Amino acid sequence: MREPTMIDGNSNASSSPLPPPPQALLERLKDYGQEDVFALWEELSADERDFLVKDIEGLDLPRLDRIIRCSLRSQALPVAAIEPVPENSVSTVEERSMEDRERWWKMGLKAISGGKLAVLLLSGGQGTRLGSSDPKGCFNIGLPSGKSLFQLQAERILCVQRLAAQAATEGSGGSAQIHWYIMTSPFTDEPTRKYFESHKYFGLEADQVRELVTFFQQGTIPSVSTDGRFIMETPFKVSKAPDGNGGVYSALKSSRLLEDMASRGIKYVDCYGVDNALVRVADPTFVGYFMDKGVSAAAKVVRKAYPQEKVGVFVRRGKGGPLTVVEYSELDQSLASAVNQQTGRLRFCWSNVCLHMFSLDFLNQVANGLEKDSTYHLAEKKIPSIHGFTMGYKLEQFIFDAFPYAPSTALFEVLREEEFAPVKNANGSNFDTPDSARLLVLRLHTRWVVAAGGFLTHSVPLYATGVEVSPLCSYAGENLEAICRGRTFHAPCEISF
Ligand code: UD2
Repeated sequence: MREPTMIDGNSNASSSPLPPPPQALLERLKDYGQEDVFALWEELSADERDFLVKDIEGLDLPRLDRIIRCSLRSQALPVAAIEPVPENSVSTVEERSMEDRERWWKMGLKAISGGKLAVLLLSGGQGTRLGSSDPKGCFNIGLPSGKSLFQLQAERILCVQRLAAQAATEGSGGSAQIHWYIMTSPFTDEPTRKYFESHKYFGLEADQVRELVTFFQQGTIPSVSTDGRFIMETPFKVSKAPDGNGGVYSALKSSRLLEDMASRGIKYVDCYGVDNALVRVADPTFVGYFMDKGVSAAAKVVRKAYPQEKVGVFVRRGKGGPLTVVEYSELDQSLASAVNQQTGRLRFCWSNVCLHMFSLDFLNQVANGLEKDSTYHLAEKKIPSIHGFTMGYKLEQFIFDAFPYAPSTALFEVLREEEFAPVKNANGSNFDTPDSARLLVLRLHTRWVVAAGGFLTHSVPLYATGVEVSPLCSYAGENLEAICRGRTFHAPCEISF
């Protein structure tokens, strides 16, 4: 819907008096205490009035009223109801044998070669903290290759497809195609599609692309004042924001992509956040672990680095209750800092890093159970409005809100230096910046090169450059001997085929 341009001066340019707001719509708005959206009606031009009426008619007022009421009165989980995750629901790195890893890796590659895995990218967030107006996936963290997060992720998918196809030719054979579903929001959709088109989908053959990549949009929801009234962004437009990465479930349902996945024979969905430079997209080991455990939902976790780290933590809701995540913005500080006297570690130490795996059956269960859940998280923000910046709430659902509905959940510890390099804040901030992420990538790849018998003429000092390994060459440090053994590498360089 194109916004009308505000007409300067007396925006009501017509001579004859303009009609009042549609009475029935006004009455419905009054039923929900939202009649203020028409407060500036007299000052609007005919086009602006049309735009405003269409904007309001596009809102599901009963559903929004239910969500706003539920969310404004909902309380955080009481501290007493929050228990640490039982240790037996976490597969830790130290207890994992080489045989386990090998077995899971092979199981995962077999499932992938059978076309059973899809990848679901959460990419609707706005990169405000990063200081960029582009979608975060377009961001270049300054690696020698200059590759963006989207390109690194696309090439990791290509690498896994190649590994799965190789494994398959030694076994039963298969297509080893991984379908990539990319969720955008109205803020990121057009620039994301354009970016993929202008980069020819990063090596995914054009004729396959219609087969391999599906973009879809998440929903938006009005931002509200602290007493629950719609905030007006302009005199004729309600302020709206993406409905959180938990909006993925309703977006998959409304875009009928769960049926699309079923029609492709997909059984497992690897779901991740775009802003992690080390994300192991379509990780065969994680797929194999998920299958081996026979669970409906799983998450990779890392040990929390310090109490105030901006990550959610996995907790159990009461004794014997389901696993869920308490987001960093909602975690009581006393719990964040609580220490387990036996282990000397943080009581709540298993951090959510937005790396999830779901069975398609479970995604269908969540998508069909959505009506029940009207409680959204409230993010208190300064929101641009017709009254200038006003304190209000953005309403969001979180992807991990679904975990309590999972019949079974498993947590899979990974090492943060191998799989978690968040890109959240602009360079110069204290943590989770493009510089810190680049350093993590280059340090990991340096270890890979040395382990494969290579030599380097530098160490990786802070904020400098280094030796990068292309994802097309190696997924997790494997198959580098032939390229690296006995060779010396000089920074900056990218090791590729
Ligand atoms: C996320 C996790 C947090 C921790 C942290 C680690 C959630 C809700 N929180 O916090 O627990 O794992 O990352 O880095 O997952 N997104 C959408 N649509 C939206 C909002 C976000 O697709 O409406 C995507 C966004 O593009 C990104 C991911 O979700 O890929 C997480 O983004 P975020 O900035 O909302 O979450 P953050 O970093 O505060």
